[in-house]
Amino acid sequence: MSTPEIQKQIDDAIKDAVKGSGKVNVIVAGKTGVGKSTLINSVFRGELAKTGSGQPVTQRIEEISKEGHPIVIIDSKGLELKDYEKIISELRDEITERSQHHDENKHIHVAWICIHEDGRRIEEAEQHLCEMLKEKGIPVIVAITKSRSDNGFREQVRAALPSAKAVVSVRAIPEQIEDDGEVITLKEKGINELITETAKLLPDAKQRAYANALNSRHTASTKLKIEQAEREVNIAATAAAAAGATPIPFADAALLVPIQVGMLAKIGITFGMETSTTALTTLVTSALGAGAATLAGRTVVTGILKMIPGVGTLAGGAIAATTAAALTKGLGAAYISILTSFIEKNPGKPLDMDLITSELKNKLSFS
Ligand SMILES: Nc1nc2c(ncn2[C@@H]2O[C@H](COP(=O)(O)OP(=O)(O)O)[C@@H](O)[C@H]2O)c(=O)[nH]1
Ligand SMILES: [Mg+2]
Repeated sequence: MSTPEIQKQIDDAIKDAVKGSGKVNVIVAGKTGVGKSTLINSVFRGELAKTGSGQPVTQRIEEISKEGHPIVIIDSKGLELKDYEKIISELRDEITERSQHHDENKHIHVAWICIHEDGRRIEEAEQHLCEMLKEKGIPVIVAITKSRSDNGFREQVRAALPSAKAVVSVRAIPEQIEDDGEVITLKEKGINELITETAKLLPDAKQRAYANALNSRHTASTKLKIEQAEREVNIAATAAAAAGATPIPFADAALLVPIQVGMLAKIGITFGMETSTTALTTLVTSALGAGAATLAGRTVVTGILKMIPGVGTLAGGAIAATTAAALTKGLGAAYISILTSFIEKNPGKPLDMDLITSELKNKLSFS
């Protein structure tokens, strides 16, 4: 393969990884002040719902989205008002219009209905909304917000909104209460459960985008990111094994490059990289060497071979299916461990791609 050919394959692999991740569209509805924006900012990375970032869609609905971020929030305001039916019908129209779109990235995938625990009331508005979403086939999670003590409210919600797939009590920000002069801090709660329950309702094809969007400060986010990244590695290893079914002459190891580049890009996306082609191209090419010319050579292969005990001795021969798979798995595992240790040390922080890239380079012991 010539250098321009390999460069094109690398570019295509990265574009596929970005485009293939798609968008996840979430309806978040509830009365004003129940804590919708706070919840969105806790669950997702990048202060998604910081005031003012929304674009009005209709009078009562706004769309919150951010460049390089795969989550789109459909936020509604005024569910507490007498004419709440107007919001429900605007939401219904929005769901219908989106569901008719040929592009699956427009569809609504899940809805959160937020109910304030303090009020201990389930309104007609919330019941009607839940029914409408059920009719439209949108799975619903009810988040009981600003939760302090449940006192049976969760059961009451379950009974009143039986079509909800899950009811989760959450506290999106810590709170201090005073009791007889003693200050007690109530920590955040329920966010991990909300993250996990939402993941269960999303199709497989959306799991990479969802993992990307999650704020790494929650343990459930880390878990989902690692699980998804491991799936990406297994898929790539299977593809590499297929490529190596006819043993690949060592000099042609570049055949594996697009598979491994795609895998690295997908793992990077899973862990929260901005989903932009340019950012990922920089990551991949600088991690794997100076660019297509180096990738075409033996550098990548020998670098990875060194990580796999016993395989290094194969040098000079051909790469067979098992070696191709092992190389790919080795590279994937190395990258996952670097990213995992970064987010565990820097929970909630954006990925420092320079640092991560240089750690990957070190691990692959390129000279
Ligand atoms: N104590 C406490 N306050 C919260 C919690 N979630 C939100 N808030 C506060 O409730 C107010 C309204 O929250 P906001 O997210 O803007 O509500 P929205 O109108 O539904 O988007 C803000 O002052 C938040 O800081 C929570 O879990 N506990
Ligand atoms: Mg809000």
